[in-house]
Amino acid sequence: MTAPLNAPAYVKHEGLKKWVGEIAELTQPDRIYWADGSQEEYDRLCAEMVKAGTLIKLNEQRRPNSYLAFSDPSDVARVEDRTYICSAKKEDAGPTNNWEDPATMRATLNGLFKGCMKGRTMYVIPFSMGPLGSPIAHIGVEISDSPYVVVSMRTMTHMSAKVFDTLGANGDFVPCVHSVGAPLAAGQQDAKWPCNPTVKYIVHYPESREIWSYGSGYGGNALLGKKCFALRIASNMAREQGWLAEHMLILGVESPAGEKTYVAAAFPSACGKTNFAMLIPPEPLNGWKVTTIGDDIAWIKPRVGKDGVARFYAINPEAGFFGVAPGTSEKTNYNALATLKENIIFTNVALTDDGDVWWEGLTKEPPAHLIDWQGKDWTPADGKAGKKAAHPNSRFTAPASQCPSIDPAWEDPAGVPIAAFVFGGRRATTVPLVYQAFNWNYGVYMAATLGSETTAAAFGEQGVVRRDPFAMLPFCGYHMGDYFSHWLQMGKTVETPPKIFCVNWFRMNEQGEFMWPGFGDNMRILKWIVQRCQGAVGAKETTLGWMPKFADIDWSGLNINQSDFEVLTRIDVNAWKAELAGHKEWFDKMGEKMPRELVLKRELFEMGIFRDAA
Ligand code: O2Y
Ligand code: MN
Repeated sequence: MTAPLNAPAYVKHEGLKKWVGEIAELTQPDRIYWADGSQEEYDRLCAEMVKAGTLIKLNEQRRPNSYLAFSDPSDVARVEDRTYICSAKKEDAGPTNNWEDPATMRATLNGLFKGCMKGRTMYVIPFSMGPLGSPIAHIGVEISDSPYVVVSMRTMTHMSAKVFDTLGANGDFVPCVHSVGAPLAAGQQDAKWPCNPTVKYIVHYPESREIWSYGSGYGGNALLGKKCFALRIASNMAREQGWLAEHMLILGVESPAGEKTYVAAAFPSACGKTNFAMLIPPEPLNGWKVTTIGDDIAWIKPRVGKDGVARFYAINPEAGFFGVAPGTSEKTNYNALATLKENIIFTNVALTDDGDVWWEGLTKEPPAHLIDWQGKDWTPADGKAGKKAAHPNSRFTAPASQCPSIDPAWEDPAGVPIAAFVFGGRRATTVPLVYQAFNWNYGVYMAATLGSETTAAAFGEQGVVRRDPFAMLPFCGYHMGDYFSHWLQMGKTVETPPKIFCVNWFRMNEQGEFMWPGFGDNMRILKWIVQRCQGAVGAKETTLGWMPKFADIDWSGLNINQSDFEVLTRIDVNAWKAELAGHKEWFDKMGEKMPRELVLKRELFEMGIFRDAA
């Protein structure tokens, strides 16, 4: 027998109720619960999860209203090889996505979802990506059998019963269906972290804008507002509707004169994206201030502002940070650590003897004893033997509102005007510290060829360049070639499109040492970028684009001399010949859909490099 629908009277959307009823009939939960996003509900679900062993309540004095979860060891990260874009035509998913015929995938998922919520509660989670009612925001409803997902969605999205008022009787929403894929037989004891250790599917149907996720309870696999909706489905919506859904942080830069400039920036993983979003300028530049709008995703729509000028306006569609814990410390990211004082759900970090949390890099010396992310005793001797106390992908789920650098306009429904886009990868050689594209299309070329070198920890091999165009490789919900065309097109929708910059904080010298201090000192480059947008600072023309001269950067308090700077910004023509050959290989992979404009740009670029070499 199917559980009663239990829809609250304030839910007026018959289509939504019908859909919830259909999913209940398929998945056969014991009960249906409509979440309202209240504090009372959050506290109650957390208390239930503490009882079930899913959450550990942390010491209330040290970390008020905070919890720690240890996931199943099979469920610790996004599963890219199990992530599908099931467009009607294979060529619309493109060479960078997994594809399956939608009818075949629906048959597979129907089989898996049949009865998959038996013994569990089915939660209906109403959420808005972006401030409710913002013209840039969009609504989703996630059905999930995981209370961990409910409480995490409350932090990560604008989740509230008010969403149903905004939806009314027939508003649009993105339907998201999630199950941990672990039905319970009568009387069966539940796992602390229920999931399906062997079968996982993260599936997107771009035409019908549906998301179906099975088998994982972790992060981007399960909190479907984030990568699945805000990037893979939203990138399809954005293409159709003329806007941009991007894997970008958004920050504000305030000059000593109080002038505010907003910048959106894309970095592949392991490039310090969260640190950049929450940057604290070094003391000699302390008249400058950086504020945070978002740390991961930007939704950007063209609009004529109050000043009568058409610009790109951006919102952070999320309400929280799902940040990587290891490496985060007061030294590397003071603002992130300050955000974590209370109301946090940690996942897969270590537990201290006094009921707090620890991870590698939090303090110089580890505590004498910990419970590691697998629930086992851990001592510094284990650390010396290479055993991590926290999983390398361990996370915190934190309300963005708690971040000391949060921008006063972070929830402004109108969004903030974007003056510059910044793209950065991790490159030991070849790519200079900073350069500015000559124009929009050239900037699109730079972003389309963005690459990052693998770190040993992530891939087992170091120094191999992986192309990660716009840092969107795992997140673009359609053909990358069409995505490049969309970006070229979007540059024509505003009078003066944002200026586009490339940065590389990771250039190394011949001794294999980083040449750039990074962290707060990135403010020096950000200052140049902002001043370029205002036409307030100089640059020199190079084959790659506009680059600062030594005197154009504020060096106060930093010991970098002109010759260091020249090495940091050198264009090595032989390295660029190889780089451009790599671009060709990458473009060839895109096939027919690769925009001609970018193919020609590459050829022109190559001519310039060969001319420099001559
Ligand atoms: O492993 C996960 O599920 C999270 S991945 C993630 C989380 C927050 C922000 N960005 C990412 C990412 O992979 O880009
Ligand atoms: Mn991300």
